[in-house]
Amino acid sequence: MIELFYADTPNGRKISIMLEEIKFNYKLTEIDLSKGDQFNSDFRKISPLSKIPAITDHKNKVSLFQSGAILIYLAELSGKFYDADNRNLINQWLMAQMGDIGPMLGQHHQFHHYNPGKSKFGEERYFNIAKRLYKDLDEHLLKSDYLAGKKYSIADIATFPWIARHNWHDIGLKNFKNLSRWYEEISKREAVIKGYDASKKGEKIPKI
Ligand SMILES: N[C@@H](CCC(=O)N[C@@H](CS)C(=O)NCC(=O)O)C(=O)O
Repeated sequence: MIELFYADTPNGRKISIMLEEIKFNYKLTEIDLSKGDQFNSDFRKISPLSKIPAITDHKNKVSLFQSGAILIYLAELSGKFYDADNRNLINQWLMAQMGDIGPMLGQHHQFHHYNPGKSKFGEERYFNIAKRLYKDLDEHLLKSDYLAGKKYSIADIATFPWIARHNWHDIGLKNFKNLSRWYEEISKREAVIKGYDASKKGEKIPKI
């Protein structure tokens, strides 16, 4: 049984969606970030940077933090969404999510959504970076069904919950035809709908 240390954020949802996709039994342990649960000493033994998501695989006695590492672990354990003959491409797009797409959209959330008016420089910088990411992803998805080629993979699972914050981004997802096609298709997957609302608060995937 996998225990998922979770909050309703894009990084948390990557793992709840993956667990639903691979149909593993899991227990959700919610970490209330607003109350500072992430700094509890027991949690920090598993996640030394005090961040969700993290997992404990109680059967195999393995604990992991960092969503990319967790996705690779679950993909290898289940044999799903991480084809051996396509790992260079999947790793590349997974790292693009971990190193660029997530952190940059995360900064855009901070300046544009949570703290507008506090820093003109920060707002402009991350708005522009977010727009460029939408454009680049859209161009890529014109040539590719999914991020890493013809098949849905952990790279898509990692990226989807970030694009699901498109209302916060104010960039107009509908104007990006290929990114919208990718988003709508993934939005319809039963496991994605379930994993998006892992904490069962009735949260729906935002429509375009
Ligand atoms: N690179 C990390 C990022 C994780 C992350 O930033 N988690 C945030 C929530 S989305 C968090 O736990 N923040 C709490 C804090 O920093 O105090 C991953 O992909 O797992």
